[in-house]
Amino acid sequence: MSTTEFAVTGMSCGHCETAIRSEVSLIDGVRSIEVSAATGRLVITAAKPIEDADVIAAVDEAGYEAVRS
Ligand SMILES: [Cu+2]
Repeated sequence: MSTTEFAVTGMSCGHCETAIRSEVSLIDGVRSIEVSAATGRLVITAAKPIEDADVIAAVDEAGYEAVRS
């Protein structure tokens, strides 16, 4: 398992979390997603290493900005 953590800007509520969760869940290999509007953290656990760029693109697709942290 591989865990990567991102800081996400722009989230304000549970709908934001849901939007990010649904986009990030489409990345191949992703097993679990923790995302919090309160802390701005996104923690992804995957069965194999995933590309930061894929996560950043997924979060962008949801309408937010992620930076690896
Ligand atoms: Cu929201």
